[in-house]
Amino acid sequence: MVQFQEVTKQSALHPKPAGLVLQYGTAGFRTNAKLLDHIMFRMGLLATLRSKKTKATIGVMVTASHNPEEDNGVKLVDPMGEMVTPTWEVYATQLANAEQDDLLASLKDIIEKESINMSQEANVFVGKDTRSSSVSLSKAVLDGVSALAGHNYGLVTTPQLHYMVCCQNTQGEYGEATMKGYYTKLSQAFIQLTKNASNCTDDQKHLSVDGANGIGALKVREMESHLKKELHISLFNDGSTGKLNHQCGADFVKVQQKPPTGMNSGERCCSFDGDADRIVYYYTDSEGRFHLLDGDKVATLISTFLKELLTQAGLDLEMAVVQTAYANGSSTNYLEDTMKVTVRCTKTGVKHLHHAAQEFDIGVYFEANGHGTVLFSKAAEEKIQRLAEDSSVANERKRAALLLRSTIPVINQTVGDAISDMLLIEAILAIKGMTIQQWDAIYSDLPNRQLKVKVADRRVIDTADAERRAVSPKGLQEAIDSLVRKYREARSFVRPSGTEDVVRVYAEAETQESADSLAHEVSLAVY
Ligand code: 16G
Ligand code: ZN
Repeated sequence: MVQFQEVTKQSALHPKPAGLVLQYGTAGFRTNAKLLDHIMFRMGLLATLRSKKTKATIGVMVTASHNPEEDNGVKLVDPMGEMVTPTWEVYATQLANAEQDDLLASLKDIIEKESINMSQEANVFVGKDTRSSSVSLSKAVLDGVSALAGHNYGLVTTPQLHYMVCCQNTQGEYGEATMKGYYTKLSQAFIQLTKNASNCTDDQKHLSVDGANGIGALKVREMESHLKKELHISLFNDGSTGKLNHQCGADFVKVQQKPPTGMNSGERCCSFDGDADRIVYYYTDSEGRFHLLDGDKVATLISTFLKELLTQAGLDLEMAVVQTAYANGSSTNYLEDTMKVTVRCTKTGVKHLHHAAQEFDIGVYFEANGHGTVLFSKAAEEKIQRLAEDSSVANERKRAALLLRSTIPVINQTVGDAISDMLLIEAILAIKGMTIQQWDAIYSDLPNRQLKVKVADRRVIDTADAERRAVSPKGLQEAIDSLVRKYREARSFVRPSGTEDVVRVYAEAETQESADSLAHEVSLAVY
């Protein structure tokens, strides 16, 4: 077939280094940019097949998120803007690792297994972050998509690409599949929502944003012009001088527990990561103490806001917060015991949280690292809409229903989105008239420590119960249990990383000293 001749011809321009083996992991392929050209080309091919199979638009995002500038990566986006389905992750790994001469056979194998009609049209949206390597790597993706009608969005945040794919596949029902459509939808909803914050002063409308020297910085600037001064943003690390993710960005702030370099963190601040799908907030108090408000605090703020509105509106909708084992124990306790909210725990990785959140009328999901969003079921959206339109309901109920209705379009429901999360958080703080200090005081984090341990083969560690228990090697969990028993309010777990060749250790306890020493002892037990 002509198509296959073209594949052979093009793939010669994107040769695979013999013997190189890479795995489609938690966040797609991610490694040094120099090793990725053939991967990009092949993901262009695979996205095209996925598009033919689903008869829908598929997304390919070229980014390595919070990794250093030298790295890059790629992930596929499924029709509703979600992460690609697990069977296709397996195909991605298979196709990526086929030696040059076996590429066609590997491709044909996927076509056969999935009974793909090759005459079906395909449509692929490609996006990239600001890394210098993203230019040629996204071209390699497009070579893979080749003769088929791909749509190159150029520079976008990861969540913007997810959003475009979803808009395209819902025939505009979710919004318009353009950058302008994205900015207009979110900003109008934000302006509508903040009309309910009558006492908000100009001072309270001020936020310092750390753009991680990446794509988020460019895009927050574009968004700002749509916000009609309802939010005043001071942008730091905008990419004009600094290096991507270097001494800045959400991951740096979360891991180092300190503000990015060159940023005055006396006021309300937030940091995005390198592809703007994560956000964390922070401030430094008058005594110079740094306070981090991570994904757990964000989930608490958002779910408290939504729960209050649901109660006021008298709407019987089941809301849950989805977390991972990394969620601070205090947040889980607060949500379950004080807020009486259902809490679910899943394995690390956005796709797991997203999936679990879909099981509820309203699913709020956040990883502690700041990746998360809120999902509303169709039925929930319809109920809210009906109540908001019902002229017979009393004032307080009506107000709550209207607020809920205006909240929905601020949110990017396809995936965690730093810009959308920022607007939602800012709107909630404004409506509640809450300072960042008051938000921080909702509960106090238990002191915690994370460590990495290098081992010969991290895959010998197998976990269960959403990664909270080690089932192998034998005896490891018992060892952890007996260490944990030595400390008050303690908890610890280990899991093999999905993105680095290390085992991660997490420990929390009543004091920082206890958390540190527990983490240390557990890491010794891992060897
Ligand atoms: C990836 C995941 C993130 C997860 C992290 C864990 C996505 C989009 N990103 O960055 O959610 O927290 O991996 O890394 O799913 P680890 O397995 O190395 O701890
Ligand atoms: Zn990211």
